[in-house]
Amino acid sequence: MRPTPSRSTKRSLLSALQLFSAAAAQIVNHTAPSLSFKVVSGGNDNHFLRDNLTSAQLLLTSANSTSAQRRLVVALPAGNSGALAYFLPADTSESGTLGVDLVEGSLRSATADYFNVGVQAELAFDANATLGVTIVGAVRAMRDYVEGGGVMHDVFNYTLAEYSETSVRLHRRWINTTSPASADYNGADLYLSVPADSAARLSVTPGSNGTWTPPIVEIVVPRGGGTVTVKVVTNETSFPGLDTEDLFLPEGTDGSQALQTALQGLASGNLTAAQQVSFLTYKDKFTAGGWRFLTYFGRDSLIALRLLMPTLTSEAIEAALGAVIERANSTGALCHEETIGDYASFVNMANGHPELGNEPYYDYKMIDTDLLLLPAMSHYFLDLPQGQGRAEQFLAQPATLQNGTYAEILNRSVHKTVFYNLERARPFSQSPNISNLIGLRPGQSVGNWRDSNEGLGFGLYPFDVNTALVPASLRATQALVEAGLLDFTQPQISASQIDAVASVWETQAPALFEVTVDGAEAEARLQHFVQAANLSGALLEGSLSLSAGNVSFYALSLRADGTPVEVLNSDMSFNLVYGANVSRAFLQHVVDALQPYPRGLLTNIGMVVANPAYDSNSTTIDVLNSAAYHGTVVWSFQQGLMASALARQLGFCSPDSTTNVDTNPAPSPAPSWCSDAAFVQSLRDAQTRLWTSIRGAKSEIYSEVWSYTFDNATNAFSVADLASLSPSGTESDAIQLWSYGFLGLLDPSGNSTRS
Ligand SMILES: *[C@@H]1O[C@H](CO)[C@@H](O)[C@H](O)[C@H]1NC(C)=O
Ligand SMILES: *[C@@H]1O[C@H](CO)[C@@H](O)[C@H](O)[C@H]1NC(C)=O
Ligand SMILES: *[C@@H]1O[C@H](CO)[C@@H](O)[C@H](O)[C@H]1NC(C)=O
Ligand SMILES: *[C@@H]1O[C@H](CO)[C@@H](O)[C@H](O)[C@H]1NC(C)=O
Ligand SMILES: *[C@@H]1O[C@H](CO)[C@@H](O)[C@H](O)[C@H]1NC(C)=O
Ligand SMILES: *[C@@H]1O[C@H](CO)[C@@H](O)[C@H](O)[C@H]1NC(C)=O
Ligand SMILES: *[C@@H]1O[C@H](CO)[C@@H](O)[C@H](O)[C@H]1NC(C)=O
Ligand SMILES: *[C@@H]1O[C@H](CO)[C@@H](O)[C@H](O)[C@H]1NC(C)=O
Ligand SMILES: *[C@@H]1O[C@H](CO)[C@@H](O)[C@H](O)[C@H]1NC(C)=O
Ligand SMILES: *[C@@H]1O[C@H](CO)[C@@H](O)[C@H](O)[C@H]1NC(C)=O
Ligand SMILES: *[C@@H]1O[C@H](CO)[C@@H](O)[C@H](O)[C@H]1NC(C)=O
Ligand SMILES: CC(=O)N[C@H]1CO[C@H](CO)[C@@H](O)[C@@H]1O
Repeated sequence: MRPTPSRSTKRSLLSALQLFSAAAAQIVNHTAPSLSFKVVSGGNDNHFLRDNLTSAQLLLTSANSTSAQRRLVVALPAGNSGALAYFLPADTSESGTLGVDLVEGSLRSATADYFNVGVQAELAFDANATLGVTIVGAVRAMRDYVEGGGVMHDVFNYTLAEYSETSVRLHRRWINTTSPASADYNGADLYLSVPADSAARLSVTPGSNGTWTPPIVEIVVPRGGGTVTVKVVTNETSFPGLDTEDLFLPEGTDGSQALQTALQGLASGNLTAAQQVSFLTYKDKFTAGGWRFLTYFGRDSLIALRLLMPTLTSEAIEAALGAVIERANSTGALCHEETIGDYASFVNMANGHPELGNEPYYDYKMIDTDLLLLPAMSHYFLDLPQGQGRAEQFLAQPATLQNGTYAEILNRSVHKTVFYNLERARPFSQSPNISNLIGLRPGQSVGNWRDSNEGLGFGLYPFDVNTALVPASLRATQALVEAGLLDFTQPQISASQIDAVASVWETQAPALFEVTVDGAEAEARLQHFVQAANLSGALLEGSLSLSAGNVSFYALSLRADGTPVEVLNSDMSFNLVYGANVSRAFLQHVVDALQPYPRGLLTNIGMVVANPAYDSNSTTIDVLNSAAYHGTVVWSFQQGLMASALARQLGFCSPDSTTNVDTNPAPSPAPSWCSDAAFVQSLRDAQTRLWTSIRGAKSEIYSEVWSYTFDNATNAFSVADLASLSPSGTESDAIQLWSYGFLGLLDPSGNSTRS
């Protein structure tokens, strides 16, 4: 039965009518979706849709999952909102099973009462089911539950708004609605309803304790099953996406043969991967990945941009750069993550600022994001054809999220960044010791892409920030100043000053991270590691093992006391992609790291990002194991960066217009190691091994992260999804913006990794 509307509901209906003319303008006709595709990954079927009304990802546990429960996730980038629901078999005995499948072709955009928009789909149930834990509203609240060991906050509770035998509406009223009367349409809803041709029925028993206790919702289907329509809508309007032809340069754009090859299928959207990037990109920001990160992330935007940039239009590149500049804070730091919608209310309240309501919360805690913008701008405006002559117009653009033009905001940031780097870098340039390196911000356990104290092996000074990104940002600033695109009159900073400081960082910082383990000790640690990690000694022998003898590599980070975290890792790619003057000794470490795991980083299913085999502290083996988010696992963007890294450095010796998609002007004179043919060949061999490793998990390369299982009989690794191994349930996104960096790269062997 449907309860009679309460007084407040009537009042809100009235105001809804009054608002009709304003709201109607937001509602457009259904049209053919501009994007519609499916990705199966990590035990889930992910369906994506974008049209004039909405943008949505709908995830459902794959049919062949062995889990008894079925999970539904709907994520709408508009407002970063949606719903999470678990369906449990009504038969709770051991033998109880449940199948829930999306009816082919039923996913479409949807409107609902109160002018809300979103998506709907029909789900076929093969058994009676009960609705389990359900969260309606903020995707961040959904993530807290999934990744936070079941954390829920009652401030996000939904209410049972209406119900009958054939429909139920679970309403999430935003913490901060514009007025009490608008509470019913400022929010999100999950509707379950029974289509006319379905014999399914809903049995709903309201909770006994106000909004606290969830209602019992049973889905009752006859033998043979029945379908139920699920609809998730929100009051947030969709925002305009970048279609593939807005995003990518057209085929036939002037450029190298490599660029011509790379552009095939992108602008037309014929390549599914091109549509996937399009789903993640919008006219006012790039989002990081779906379903967990369908919102702005500075680091993800800028690293993805660096790899994809040669294939992108000016409009797309400037959208991504603009989004970063728009979110700079008033002292010039750059935003890591934006929190919008209902979760912003929650964060503002937690920070003691409830008066801010749902104003976006921008987070500035990372130390790498600040350093990535200028290298991206320098590459665009100075190296790439798309950026030629664009700087003036771009910089004159007025920001929409804050006062000032991009130039004004940027000069603020650049000054700050330069001051930051000069102030913090100057002591190091005078006295290059560890305490003068750049550490995580006080009180923060995170600061770079490895995201957590575990990820950095509990270190304070990350390798990438200190050896690659600080000098890269200084060099980019220097280049932009020399080109007259940035003007430092206040305060006066000259290009030669910046050059002097950058040189010290380039020549001195890497050595502080160097770890050397003598040959016998390294062998002993490797033998211990293969036991501890349940691998096989065979991986250390024969064709699976290239080198022996003393082992040298760069630490993942340094601890506060200056001791290195002795974990072999993939972050050298940052130096090769972003750096100037990379030394031969440094490149030798890259060659050494690109050998088979566990001596190096390469497995037959990709390059792991961390390898604790050589660590004298064997506790690290557990901290960074194959179930850890930043452990012995494969992050696809790191493979892309490493591939780009080798292409760029080898291109400095002999530009290869058939495989180098990116334009990277060679230093003059060319690096001295270029004349050592044997050394160059060793780099080429490392490049070949890397791509062979990448091709081993070709079908995964656009996803975020994956782990492995190891077969002792064949000594081979197979792809394993992280969620099934991770104790905290950390799962991988099926589509991840920076993993599409592969679209800006070509495998030099001529094999294609594209799909
Ligand atoms: C919506 O589409 C219908 C037919 O599909 C058409 O009659 C109607 O005029 C359209 N409305 C708008 C606002 O475009
Ligand atoms: C809706 O999308 C189509 C492309 O699918 C586009 O041609 C059309 O102009 C859009 N309509 C509106 C009202 O935005
Ligand atoms: C389900 O099927 C997919 C693709 O066919 C496969 O990769 C996966 O291992 C299967 N999962 C289970 C649990 O059987
Ligand atoms: C949705 O509701 C919230 C809270 O009242 C409001 O801030 C936001 O502007 C609304 N969105 C739209 C598109 O009206
Ligand atoms: C009933 O709800 C209140 C909050 O409204 C909560 O504190 C209490 O624990 C709930 N009681 C039960 C039995 O769930
Ligand atoms: C679901 O339960 C109803 C009665 O409670 C029963 O008649 C029906 O057969 C059950 N459906 C299935 C698929 O077992
Ligand atoms: C895209 O694919 C279609 C169908 O395969 C083909 O007809 C069309 O020429 C392709 N377009 C481009 C630009 O490659
Ligand atoms: C947002 O909601 C919280 C909790 O109800 C309240 O304390 C705060 O005043 C509201 N903020 C605004 C701007 O309305
Ligand atoms: C901007 O962010 C930086 C880095 O977190 C911080 O030090 C600074 O105080 C912030 N500025 C403002 C005005 O909040
Ligand atoms: C923008 O400028 C106006 C007028 O000077 C001022 O009132 C407002 O607070 C400024 N907004 C921000 C975000 O600084
Ligand atoms: C070894 O590492 C763990 C964490 O990874 C740390 O807690 C422990 O103190 C370290 N032991 C030594 C002897 O450094
Ligand atoms: C209806 C609903 O969402 N109830 C939840 C309210 O919050 C508490 C505490 O997080 C949960 O236990 C309830 O399930």
